[in-house]
Amino acid sequence: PSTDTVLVTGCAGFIGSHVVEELLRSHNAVVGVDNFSTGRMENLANVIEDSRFSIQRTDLTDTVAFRRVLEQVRPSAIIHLAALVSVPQADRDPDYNFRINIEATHVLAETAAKLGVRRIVMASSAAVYGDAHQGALHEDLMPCPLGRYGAAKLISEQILAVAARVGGASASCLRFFNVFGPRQDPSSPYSGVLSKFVDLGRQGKALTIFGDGEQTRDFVAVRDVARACVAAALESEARVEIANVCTGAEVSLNSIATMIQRLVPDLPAPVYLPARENDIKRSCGNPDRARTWWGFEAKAPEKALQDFLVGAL
Ligand code: UD2
Repeated sequence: PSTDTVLVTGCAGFIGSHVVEELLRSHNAVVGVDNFSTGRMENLANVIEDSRFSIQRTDLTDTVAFRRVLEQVRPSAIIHLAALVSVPQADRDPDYNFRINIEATHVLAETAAKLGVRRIVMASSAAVYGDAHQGALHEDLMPCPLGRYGAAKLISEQILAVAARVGGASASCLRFFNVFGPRQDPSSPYSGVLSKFVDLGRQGKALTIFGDGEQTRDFVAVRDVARACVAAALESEARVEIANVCTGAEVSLNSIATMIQRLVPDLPAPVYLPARENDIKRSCGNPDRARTWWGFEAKAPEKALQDFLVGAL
């Protein structure tokens, strides 16, 4: 590649916009790609005036157009975040899930190999583990996704790993746990729980908790996720990697509700509704691998959650 440009797919999304900011903090030229179906220009307000950043409005399911963008930009590294991000929607529309969450990865891997791209970082998900394991999830466990979303992420990991093995770009597949932070859209019924809680808290409405609220998640701040993506993209070692992006700690929904209740004392008590079907009771990742490889350490969740909630409410 002739440039030191990093290309970010899904640049206008919740995580993508933070990744662009983080890349520009480390002085890289960035080309963002987005179809603006769920991404929003407002998310890029902090970077839009930066001359090192430009945007290509392209849909990754238009494989001809997507290939052309890659050929024009000839990036040294790609951070691939564009995806159908709704787990239930992936099961409702398997064809679209296939095109965006699998086929686009294939096009990206093959084109990157032809262009000599050095490195690809892909957003994978804790969803690849499914619900079959006890205790902290580590990368050597047998993946067992429960639906098409997790399956597509697992297949994409394999597509990139094989491409790397046969001479393509080296690849990092980052398994994100429950990401939270500024710009997460609260508007869909399956939006991240933190974005919904903040939205309700700001309106003075009772939080809705599905089940008994004792379910736990490994909540990782979006700024930390962005740092992990950039560290993986810029590292020089050419290995194929799969690594969790998580804190290693579990936080229950009830304890988050308590934090919010303290910050908004007039808020009515939470309303408990029936648990979601197939809801995972406990989810917690083992963070050791990302720490060993990139020195990546996410902020402890209590502190990160408290900081976020104080700013957002
Ligand atoms: C997360 C990811 C998903 C996938 C999955 C893999 C998000 C937004 N989703 O799903 O993409 O990777 O992990 O396991 O990060 N809840 C409430 N009240 C609400 C909303 C949610 O109680 O108003 C509960 C929900 O039932 C669940 C927990 O909060 O127990 C977290 O829900 P979520 O939708 O934020 O994320 P999750 O873990 O289901």
